Amino acid sequence: MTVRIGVIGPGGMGRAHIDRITRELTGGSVVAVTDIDAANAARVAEPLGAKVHGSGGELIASDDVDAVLVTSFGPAHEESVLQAIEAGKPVLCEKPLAPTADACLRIIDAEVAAGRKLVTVGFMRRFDRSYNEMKQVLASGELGEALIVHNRHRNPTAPETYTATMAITDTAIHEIDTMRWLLDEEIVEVRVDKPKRTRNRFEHLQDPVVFIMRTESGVWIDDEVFVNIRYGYDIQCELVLEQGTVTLSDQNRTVRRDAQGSRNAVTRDHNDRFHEAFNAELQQWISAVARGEHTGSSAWDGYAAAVVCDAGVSSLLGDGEQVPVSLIDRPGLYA
Ligand code: ISE
Repeated sequence: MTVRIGVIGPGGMGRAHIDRITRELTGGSVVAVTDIDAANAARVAEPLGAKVHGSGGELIASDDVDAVLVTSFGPAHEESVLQAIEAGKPVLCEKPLAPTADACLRIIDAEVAAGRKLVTVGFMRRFDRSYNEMKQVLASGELGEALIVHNRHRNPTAPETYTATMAITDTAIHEIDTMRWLLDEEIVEVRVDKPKRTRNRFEHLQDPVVFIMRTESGVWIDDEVFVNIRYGYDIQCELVLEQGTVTLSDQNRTVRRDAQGSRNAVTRDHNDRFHEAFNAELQQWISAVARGEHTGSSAWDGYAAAVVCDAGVSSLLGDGEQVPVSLIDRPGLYA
């Protein structure tokens, strides 16, 4: 069975997903597209022979669409995801599931009422080989328990529309989910520190920011988010255990050694750095949809990350105080 996919909001991320579905993955075909920019929808749809719909609701309701890929702007996700649940269609929604925990809760309520998991959230780092090796070392117990995790999330530049809040809801959300997944426990408090700002920032932007988080068992996590570092897209992570450390492999690139020294290229953006992880994530989703199953991160993961983001935003907009994080009881559907 070929899974017939409708894409809502094919901006940069959506087009990258369409490319991989069309050229690299198996079992899926993009048959429908919609975008608030109708000309963009037409441009994207034309080479695919896909149908252009006037709205997300119309695309989701179409009998030709088996499953929905939501890659629109974060605040638009909730409406599309709720419509997909209502139509009983599996939906892969890019992160954030929605920008606030309240919005994510409305999605959880709808899914619980529908009685089955239809929503997968695009937390692609769970598919990265290097993070998976780190998780295996932790699970093996060979180096003892996790104590500290140091993260760095660096982007070359951010557009002028990027706000300090997005440093949390759009950027740090990757580490928030990855830490929950890696450590297999919830984050219970967050604080946001504001270091000296780069002179390469826009006036409105506090850049960099540093998140300090703590988990239920007391693991201490830091996350430097610096979105105008100029030199490249650089994701680093060091897990400190009782008897050793595990560090994320550096960019998955070959190392060149010559008269200038020893170095590897730094990736340019998230598609470059996480290409394989995105492929694995999308392939797993398509294959699961074809089997009528749900795999991967759920609406619960989207909600749990959003609660931590809400706490981070409150610390950021306040005085950098420590903000507690508390989740609702986990519905049985997500046990
Ligand atoms: C973007 O939306 C991403 O998901 C990237 O991975 C992240 O590095 C960037 O800061 C976000 O804006």
